[in-house]
Amino acid sequence: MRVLSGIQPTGRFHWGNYFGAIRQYIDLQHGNEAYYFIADLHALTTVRDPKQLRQNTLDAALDLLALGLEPEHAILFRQSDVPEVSELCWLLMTGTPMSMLENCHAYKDKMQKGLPAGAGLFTYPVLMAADILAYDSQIVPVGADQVQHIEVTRDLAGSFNHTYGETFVLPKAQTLDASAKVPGTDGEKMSKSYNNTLELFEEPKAMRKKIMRIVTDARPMEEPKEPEGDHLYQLYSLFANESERETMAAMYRKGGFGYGDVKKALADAAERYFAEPRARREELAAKPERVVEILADGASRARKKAAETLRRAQTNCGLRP
Ligand code: AQP
Repeated sequence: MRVLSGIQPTGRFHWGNYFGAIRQYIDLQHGNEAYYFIADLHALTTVRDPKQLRQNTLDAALDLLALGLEPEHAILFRQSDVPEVSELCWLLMTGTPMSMLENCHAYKDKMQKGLPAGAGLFTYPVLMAADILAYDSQIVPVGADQVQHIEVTRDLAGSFNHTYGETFVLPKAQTLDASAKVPGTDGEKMSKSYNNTLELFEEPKAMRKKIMRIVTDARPMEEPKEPEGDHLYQLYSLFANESERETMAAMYRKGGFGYGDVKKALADAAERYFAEPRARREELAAKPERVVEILADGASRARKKAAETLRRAQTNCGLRP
């Protein structure tokens, strides 16, 4: 299968990014043709500081490699290194109904929260469609928040194919049930723009502090509690094996414990879980030239595939013979 996904360098990656998406990238790099990109063009809609964007992009590559992405198995590249995608985006844009974009939640949510929303954010699902279609992607591993955008991609591809003949492969979203929507420290979806994230490579001390501040209800210690639907339990479950999960769930149902105990167990588990990638990241960070090399190699392989697709689309819509 051809697998593709992208991740925005809009800040340091958090547990939601990892458990919703990156973990799937790593699993799917084996036995598939996998393309993963750092979505720097998308990030421009929020990051307006050039130095920051460069740093975020390098951090994103380091994080992905440290977490287990292997350049021998997966093509890792920067979105902006494949200009064919931006041209494909325009071809798709000419057939995109405004109403379709008005319904997309990324834009609607930001508007509802009173956050600034420009044309880049409004049209972002079309650029995302071009990202996906450029590589004839069949599977797109994502968190639940992105499923609607894959539907938009399928609609745009279907409509182009209907007008101009078979051009694009229709992709499918792939989400993981248990971590399709990882909650943040306030119980809402973990998201950089909601300021409720737990970062993957945060200093252990700072991470512990943030975990201890996770919002919980004020029920007394002795009261039995239902674990399902509790965001602290949900976060703990990301790191726990089945028997640890069951023990924790039984503790919730029995009552007589404090949320502080759960938070401590969560902090210990998270620290253990990310210890190895953290060490690998430090090693990689000492060789930034290796990262540049990996991205350049990924870009040239990705461009080759995207150029073929763009050519096919240009021919079918009448721009080229
Ligand atoms: N809370 C989450 N649970 C599960 N998956 C998540 N993803 C993001 N948050 C969660 C998945 O991570 C991948 C990369 O997402 P992105 O680059 O689009 O980042 P994002 O969705 O923009 O992440 P944020 O933190 O929510 O950023 P802002 O605040 O800038 O919008 C995607 O597959 C996404 O589903």
